[in-house]
Amino acid sequence: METPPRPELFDFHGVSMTKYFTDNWDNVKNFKAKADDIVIATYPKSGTTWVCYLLDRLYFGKTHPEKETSLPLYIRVPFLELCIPGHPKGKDLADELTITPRLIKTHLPVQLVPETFWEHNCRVIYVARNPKDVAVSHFHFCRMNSIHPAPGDWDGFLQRFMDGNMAYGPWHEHVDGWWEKKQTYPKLHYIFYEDLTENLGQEIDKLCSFLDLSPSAEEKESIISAVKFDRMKDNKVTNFTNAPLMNLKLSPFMRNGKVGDWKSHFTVAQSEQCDEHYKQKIRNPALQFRTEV
Ligand code: PPS
Repeated sequence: METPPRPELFDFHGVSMTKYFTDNWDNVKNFKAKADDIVIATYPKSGTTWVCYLLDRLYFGKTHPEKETSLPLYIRVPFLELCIPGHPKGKDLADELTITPRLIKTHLPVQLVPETFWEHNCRVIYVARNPKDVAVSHFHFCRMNSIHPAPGDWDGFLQRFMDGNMAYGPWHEHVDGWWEKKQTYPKLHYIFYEDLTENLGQEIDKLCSFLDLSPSAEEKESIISAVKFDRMKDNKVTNFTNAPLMNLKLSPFMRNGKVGDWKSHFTVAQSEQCDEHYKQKIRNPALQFRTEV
């Protein structure tokens, strides 16, 4: 399969996007949700795969164990707006799901999410991660994944990240927009990557309470073990082995999985500039990010 060219960024309804996330827009916009669909929404590189797998284990760990060895997570939890030539479209994969609930991943900013999910009052889980680790993770992801523009060098990439010259626009607008939505939409559960790292068991309890699930202590332990970074890195269901357009030799998808890896990339000046930038940009003071745990 030929690798499609690196895409250009362009303005899409006020958000910087690329064609691989917008080419199927009419169909995405007209997607038909079901009331029990669960949406996992994130800015890229914020812990999407982690939470998708956690949900997959919570819902289907007992009933579909055979799938564990076969179907990759990116098929089981379709990426709604993804549209790459020669590959199944995320929207079609979502339509084809026969499981209940359907787990659906998106990176869309809140204002672009198809209305159907709100109309059906679907549960939504938003995962947010501190901007410094997101920037580093995204930098390495763009090196190895040609559905994003080429990252260039780290300094230039960080500047573009802070300027919001990335697919899905500025990080701060994304996390802010979803935070604001949470204030009026009770079926939105907002999670922080740093909290997952610090106390996964407690975060699973909160998630289960939001989802009205009550796994046994044994199930919970088995899920905690299955979603550990090292286990997911070794698991071909979750590590994106054979995923289209990713060159895992350049950088693995399951790369580092830590809070604070930004320290190995940022200079002191970059760190201070970044802190100051987001102090100014984040609208809601209640929305706070930890860059270490
Ligand atoms: S994507 O491509 O936007 O869907 O990427 P996403 O899954 O949101 O984020 C990838 C980063 O999440 C890390 N990750 C984990 N961290 C801790 N524990 C577990 N189990 C886990 N699974 C994925 C992954 O390593 C990426 O972060 P970095 O910092 O690059 O390692």
